Amino acid sequence: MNPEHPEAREAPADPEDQDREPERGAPIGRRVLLGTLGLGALGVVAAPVLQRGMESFLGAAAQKDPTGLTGLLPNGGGFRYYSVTSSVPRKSAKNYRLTVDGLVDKPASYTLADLRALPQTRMVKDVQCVTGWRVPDTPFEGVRLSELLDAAGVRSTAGAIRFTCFDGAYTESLTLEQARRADVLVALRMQDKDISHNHGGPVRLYVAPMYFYKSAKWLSGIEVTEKVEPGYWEKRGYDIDAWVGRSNGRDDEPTT
Ligand SMILES: Nc1nc2c(c(=O)[nH]1)N[C@H]1C(S)=C(S)[C@@H](COP(=O)(O)O)O[C@H]1N2
Ligand SMILES: [Mo]
Repeated sequence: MNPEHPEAREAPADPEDQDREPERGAPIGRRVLLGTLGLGALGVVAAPVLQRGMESFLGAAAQKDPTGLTGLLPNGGGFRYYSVTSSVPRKSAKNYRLTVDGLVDKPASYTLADLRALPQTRMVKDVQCVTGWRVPDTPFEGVRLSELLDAAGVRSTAGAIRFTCFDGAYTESLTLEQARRADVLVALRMQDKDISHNHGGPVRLYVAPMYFYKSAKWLSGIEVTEKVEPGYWEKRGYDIDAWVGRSNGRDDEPTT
């Protein structure tokens, strides 16, 4: 651990404290031991189930496990499931809405069908979490955020975006310049499948060049603001400009 890294300076995790990524602060030895024991049991229970069932099982288990031990279990892709809330409502094509408002001339509300009807961009890059795990070559696909911003008519006083989520708690931010990059997507698909509930479906943000905390799950709002308002983790010490390899005191290989 890099002592310059904000996470490294934090006190050990209080199991009651939901305000941290699941694996942060727990003593390594204990986590690995319990994770391994859990894996043995899981192998017996979960071996016959399909990948989809496995994912929902792990997602459900992770949500009931404030210690984050389930984050260490393999899930067929190397991802860990994160949520800062203990439960998240499910949204489908019937009730999902994405609003674009704030400093725009034409506020909008998109259904999933609306988003699917717009031009889609697919890209394949590594995913890097600020806590260290990395997943290589992960396809994401969706609508460029710049396309939605252009459609909304961003006013000249605008300088940033505030993203909100239908978990009711998580937020993220980007400068307008960052938001207009071609590798920032309002993603509808991940790993060439519709984004699952646990991965933030039906719609999540995907910010390819930045640490994965920027990629807000369960995206419900894009608010154009004057200045950057730090997001959920940014208020708790993560860097606002979250370039992989050039922030948070880390030197990971860039993802773009
Ligand atoms: N709404 C919401 N989005 C979120 C988070 C979260 O807790 N809630 N965690 C972030 C972090 S720290 C990471 S590493 C990724 C994890 O994505 P995954 O659960 O699909 O692996 O989601 C990011 N987006
Ligand atoms: Mo993360």
